[in-house]
Amino acid sequence: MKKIALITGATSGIGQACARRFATGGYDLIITGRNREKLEALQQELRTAGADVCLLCFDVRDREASRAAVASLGGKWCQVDVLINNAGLARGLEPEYEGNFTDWDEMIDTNVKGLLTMTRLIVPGMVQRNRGHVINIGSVAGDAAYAGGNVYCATKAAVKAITDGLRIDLVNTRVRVTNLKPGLVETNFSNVRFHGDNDRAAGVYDGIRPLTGDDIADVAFYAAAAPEHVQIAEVLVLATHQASGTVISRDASRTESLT
Ligand code: NDP
Ligand code: 8X3
Repeated sequence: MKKIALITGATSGIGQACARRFATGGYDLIITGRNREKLEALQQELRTAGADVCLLCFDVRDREASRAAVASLGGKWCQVDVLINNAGLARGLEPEYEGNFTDWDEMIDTNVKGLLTMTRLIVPGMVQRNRGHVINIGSVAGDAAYAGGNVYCATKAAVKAITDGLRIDLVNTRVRVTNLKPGLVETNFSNVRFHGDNDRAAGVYDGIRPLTGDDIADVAFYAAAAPEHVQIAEVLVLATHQASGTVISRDASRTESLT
């Protein structure tokens, strides 16, 4: 039987790339997200690529909807081998003392509480089967705060602590736990952060060749495909000209030469 991966936030960016990578890597997929139309288009595409695909449309901030969605899974779909907790976002880049309460709630409810909800719903089955892998999408932003990053950075620092805690709590099982921490990845992330200001979003990647969702999906797949005794506990993936959350060398002429 093919392995099954459940991916949150599969309608865009890193989540969508992971869905494609795991499908071509021989997995069947449970793709989840808030936009049914996008999920259906992806389902169609992945089926054409040979994967069996189940679709669940819900908001990870809605605990009851998340619970109902997972409870609706039947047959083989109950046996999730890989959970990729990817759904997440940043909102704003204001100084903390000028931050927006709604933005804060959205980040905390999605990046921290949504991730915890999905973990709580899926991991007991993994423990019961003594098999599985949880891949949490953290961030370089969780390693150190940067100007205006305050609450977003805090949510990703929380992802690190939550991931480490889960790994400790599962140490007597064969369930593996990974914190995958990307740096700059060009997705819809910055458009969402700047509330649809696409010019400002594009500026984030000025003069540097950023990572792509596919780059991160490759790393997630590598971690999942590692031999069972190998647990990729944490991995920081940066663009070549990014050294940390804040140290980035921007030179438009040079980025073109990277193949
Ligand atoms: P995108 O904006 O392209 O994708 C985010 C995905 O998460 C979308 O599918 C979005 O769905 C989904 N999502 C957001 N909120 C919810 C919610 N409440 N319930 C369900 N799904 C939700 O950004 P990325 O692909 O870049 O982001 C994916 C993850 O990677 C995030 O956790 C982000 O923090 C992390 N990350 C991103 C980096 C980057 O530079 N891009 C770097 C480091 C980490 P919808 O379309 O409905 O909003
Ligand atoms: C996303 C990377 O540096 O924009 O987590 O916060 S960063």
